Amino acid sequence: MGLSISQKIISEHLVEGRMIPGYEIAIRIDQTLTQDATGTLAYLQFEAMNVPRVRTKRSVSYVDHNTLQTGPENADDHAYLQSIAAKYGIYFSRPGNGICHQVQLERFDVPGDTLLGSDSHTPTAGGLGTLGIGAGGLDVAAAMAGEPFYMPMPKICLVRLVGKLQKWVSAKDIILELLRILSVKGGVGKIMEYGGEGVKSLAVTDRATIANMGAELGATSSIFPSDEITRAFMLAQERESEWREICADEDAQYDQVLELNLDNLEPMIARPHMPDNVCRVAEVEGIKVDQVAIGSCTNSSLRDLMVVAGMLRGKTVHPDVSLVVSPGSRQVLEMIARNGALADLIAAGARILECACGPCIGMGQAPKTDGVSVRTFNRNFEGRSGTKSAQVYLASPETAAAAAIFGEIVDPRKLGEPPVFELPERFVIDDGMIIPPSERPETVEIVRGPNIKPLPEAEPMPEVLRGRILLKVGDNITTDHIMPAGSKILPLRSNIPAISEYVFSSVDPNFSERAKQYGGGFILAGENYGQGSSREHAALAPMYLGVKAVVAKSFARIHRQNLINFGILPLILADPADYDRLQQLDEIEIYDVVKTLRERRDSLQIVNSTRDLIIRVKHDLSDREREVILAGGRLNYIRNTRS
Ligand code: MIC
Ligand code: SF4
Repeated sequence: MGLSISQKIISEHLVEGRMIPGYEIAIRIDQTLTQDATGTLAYLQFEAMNVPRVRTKRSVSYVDHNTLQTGPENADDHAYLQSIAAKYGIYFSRPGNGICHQVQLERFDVPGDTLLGSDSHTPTAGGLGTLGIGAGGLDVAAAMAGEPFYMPMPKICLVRLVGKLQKWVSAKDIILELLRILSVKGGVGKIMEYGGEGVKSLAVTDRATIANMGAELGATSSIFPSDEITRAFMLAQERESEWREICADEDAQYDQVLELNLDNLEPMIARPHMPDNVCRVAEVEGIKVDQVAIGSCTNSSLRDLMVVAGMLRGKTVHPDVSLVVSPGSRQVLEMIARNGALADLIAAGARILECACGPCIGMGQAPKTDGVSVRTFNRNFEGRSGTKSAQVYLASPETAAAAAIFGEIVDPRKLGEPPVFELPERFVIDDGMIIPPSERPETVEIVRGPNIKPLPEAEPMPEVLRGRILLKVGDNITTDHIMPAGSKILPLRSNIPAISEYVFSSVDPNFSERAKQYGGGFILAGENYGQGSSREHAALAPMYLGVKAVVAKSFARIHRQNLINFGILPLILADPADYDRLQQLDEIEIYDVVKTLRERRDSLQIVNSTRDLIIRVKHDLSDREREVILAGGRLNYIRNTRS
């Protein structure tokens, strides 16, 4: 039987398990990436593993999230990250060098490699045929220490692209259409693998846009073939020697096949407040726009900015619109500076930001009260922009630039001929802002600013879990709900006691106080709990507040793993209807937890003494995960198994 691209890469890296969907496998990790907002914790955990040097082929530490330095915290963290990188054999991409996923694509991804990143958009690498997977910092730290990465073998879903994109329609519209069809849960447990004729008309950065937002489908990863287009991109990046062809076999078998006809695709847009709330741009035309933001790891490549600059050339941004542009990398910024496109953007009135995540994660440029913001980003969760009442739409660079010109949402197809962009034969290559690791690591002192607090430690699992349901929430709760980001909270990422004050603050400002008052307890949730980012703070900070278990209808992959990594039991309601029988502040007990896990049984009972009810819950922990939970998290587990 033939193999898909994903199966080929997984089988080349398989360390344990069989490639049967749903069964746990372990794969060897070639490359890792971290970014500053998750990296400090990842490296604190790496340090705790006592490994003298990373054991991966290549590991890179990026600074791109916490670049707004309103106090010393972020700069302290950057200094820590730089010293850790030098000492432990990690490349360090300095602040200003660009967004991790964009730089990784330009300078480091290799077709056929596995890449584990402490950021949920690590699958962006799939644009180049790399199997990129997002994970919590602890899993990435373990990979740097040479441990394999564990996950359930994903199903492989082929998305066959047929036809060709029409004028003014681009890669972002493809992934928005998929989100419309499949929803934010549609990719859970799957790798989205792209094939068909339509792939040939997509450049590597277009493919990366699509792979990037596979994260919004909840997919484990997304991947494109590595073909002549990939080769041309790598040649232009002076990395052709690292190219190899990887295509699916003709007779490859898939668990699911979807077909999308690009000929009929129109410009699409995601309305507030979910990336799957998608409709045709034509349906929302005329909505007044206050802000347009171009950038993020989804749409800030050279191609994207050239198209925007081409559309704005000789025009002025609408007087009611603030246009902000954050280029994806220094390479992109330097190239548009040299070819004149930056001047076109400046002349049109764009506000140029540094090459970083910026507004995407609420690091500045929060829209005005009730403001409408059209963004080329990947997430429009309520409040993520920094303004709770803002209405954030997600669209292609073409649709966003049209909104900047007209001050309202406009179908860009009305604008005549689109600008043409040709891939340059050579990109500007200058890795001067990527610092290689020290050749004399013994001389490097780790710089630990006062913002970096020791990691709280988890306790081994007790036999009885007892406490109150501290919070009842609905479906699709994101990690932005659990552990908000933004310019005020992000600088506290290295300080768990401080950041824990903000757990669920946008949902219920009294949460952390209540958790402390009751000495911890439980969270009750609906479907897809913890979707979105990989931030392990969304598990670690609740753990710090004494959260012992989360009872939900279902969990998102990365967050479920993070809960396990920090010793919080993810429990699934055996009957989803029981969700309605449990209420916030109910007092509950779960008995025989250790016994049940040791006896490898999967069913537990919640005794609800407030309502005199017994409710059945189950867990779906693998044998290894069971041991991790019993040990009180993965760090304890690694320490126990090594000693
Ligand atoms: C995001 O887009 O939400 C982030 C910020 O990049 C996160 C990581 C983080 O919270 O630091 C992600 O996607 O994993
Ligand atoms: Fe940065 Fe936004 Fe991409 Fe997350 S989604 S890595 S915050 S640009």
